Amino acid sequence: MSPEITNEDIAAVFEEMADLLDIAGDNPFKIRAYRNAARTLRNLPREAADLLRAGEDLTRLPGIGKELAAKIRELVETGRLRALDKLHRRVPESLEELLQIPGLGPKRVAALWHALGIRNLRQLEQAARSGELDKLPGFGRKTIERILAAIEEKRVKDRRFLRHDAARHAEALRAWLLDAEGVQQVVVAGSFRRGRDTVGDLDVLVTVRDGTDVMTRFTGWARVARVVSRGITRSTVFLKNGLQVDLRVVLPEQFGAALAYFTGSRAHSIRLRRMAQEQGLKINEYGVFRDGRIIAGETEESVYASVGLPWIPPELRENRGEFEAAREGRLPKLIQRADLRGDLHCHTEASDGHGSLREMAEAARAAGLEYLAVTDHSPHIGVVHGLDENRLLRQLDEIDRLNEELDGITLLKGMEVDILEDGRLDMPDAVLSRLDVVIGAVHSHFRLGRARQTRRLLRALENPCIHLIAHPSGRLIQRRQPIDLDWPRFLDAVAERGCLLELNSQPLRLDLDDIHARQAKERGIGIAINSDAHGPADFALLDEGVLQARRGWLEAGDVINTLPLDALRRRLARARG
Ligand code: DGT
Ligand code: CA
Ligand code: CA
Repeated sequence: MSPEITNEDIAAVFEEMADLLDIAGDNPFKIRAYRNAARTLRNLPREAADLLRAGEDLTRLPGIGKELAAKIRELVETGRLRALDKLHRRVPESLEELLQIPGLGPKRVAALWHALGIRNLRQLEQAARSGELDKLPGFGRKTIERILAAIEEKRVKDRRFLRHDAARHAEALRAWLLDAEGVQQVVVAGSFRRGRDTVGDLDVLVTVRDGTDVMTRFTGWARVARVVSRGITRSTVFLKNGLQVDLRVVLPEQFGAALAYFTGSRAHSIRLRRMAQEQGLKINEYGVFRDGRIIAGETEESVYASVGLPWIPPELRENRGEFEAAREGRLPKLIQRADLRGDLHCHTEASDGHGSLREMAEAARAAGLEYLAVTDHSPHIGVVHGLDENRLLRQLDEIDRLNEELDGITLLKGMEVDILEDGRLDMPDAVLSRLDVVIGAVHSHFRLGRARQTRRLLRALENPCIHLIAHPSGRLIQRRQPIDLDWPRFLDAVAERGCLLELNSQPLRLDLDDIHARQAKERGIGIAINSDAHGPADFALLDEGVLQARRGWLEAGDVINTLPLDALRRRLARARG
């Protein structure tokens, strides 16, 4: 399943080799050889992987000798390069981020490293501010100020936004533009359309009737803080919250080609273009061309059809096997929000939520759900007013009463139980075994180290009461690193035990992420896309979870809360160890 390595990937590895060798002060001829080989690979009309498969001799390519050909083969066959791993032991990988600062070449980076022990941008910034850098020959005041400005610029450029936050602006901008006379289509492409959990910027494509001045409308939007550039077909602005927006005007007959191009990902587009080249076609943002004549481009379907492929959903466009699947007619039929019939994780005002049982039930029903598991916290996390045994039992009675009264929605009895540091649960089995849904979750001791963390979760899985592990990685996007876990071992254990895993829809969590969701699916593990709602409005977040699930190739059949209630109950019964 490991996606095929492209020429672009190999070129990037060779350039990394060259940079690190340069910093290490290695042989200049060797360094130049890597750089030349990278250039050759980038200009190659066919994939090196394909050439190797066809038994062709790579040393016939310009600048590729025996040694480099062997390295290309190693990368294609194993996805790794031992020489690079070895070099990383000698030269810290983090030095590469210093090279991105204009004016810092390998020689200067080497000097910073050897003289001051500077290995990354943070340390460089510190040294620049403290005056330590002044002592180094070749680093005058001007240079240092340029370095500080470049670091700041890079910080702005690298800043990413939660997709969920960017979406509010994307929708408002769409409405603002569509409201103008002559504006026809407005689509946000890029990582936003691919459903990534964070986005670097928004890439907006519009089509307009002849003579429409959409740029004045765009730059005049109330949320624009600064216009970076303004042209006839392309403008860039920053919004007041710091989000960058690129807007491009494209012709209706080129819309599909532009949409495919600006949706990316880069890795996906590169493969697509190469496939076209192999068939004597040329694909760019203006269309698909044969012998200089346009043959497709009005719709994305027409672009994919021109290379003999079905349309590929944007969430899959990461060059992670979607081309092979498309070619073999086995693209997944991705799950949709409408497939969800229930939600297995929410909180009420009894713990840290802010809605009563009734309010949560009614909101879930209004969101089109047929069942909702109420899963307030166990007492271990003092801060959230977790339920002890007595309060839990009272809540269960209240759920019985409400279920008799409410139509169109069934409440399930549950609890989100803390997995303690040693893997035991924060509630006796005798209590848990009375519940319909028991969720185990890590809320403390995030930094245990891989061996202990893995042992902790494996131990939790041994508890027969647990149905489901919530937000398994514990990450909070851009705020807290995921726990260090031996994922293959953990997923194998989950699969063997028949336990279920959550894909939590909270925008900061989206956990499982796309990669782990897909690995879980491949092991046949059932997944629940849950809102983890803490209030009645939060059921809207299920959309976010569904997007991440789609990026993980999930179909309705992989997601247990697409089941009708009676089938779900049977599935839950099987999930008990
Ligand atoms: P982001 O903004 O960092 O979350 O990620 P993207 O994927 O939205 O990247 P962005 O905004 O730099 O570019 C949007 C799309 O435009 C990208 O997915 C593919 C396309 N694109 C931009 N520059 C290039 C390029 O140099 N080559 C190719 N093939 N495509 C590009
Ligand atoms: Ca973007
Ligand atoms: Ca962009």
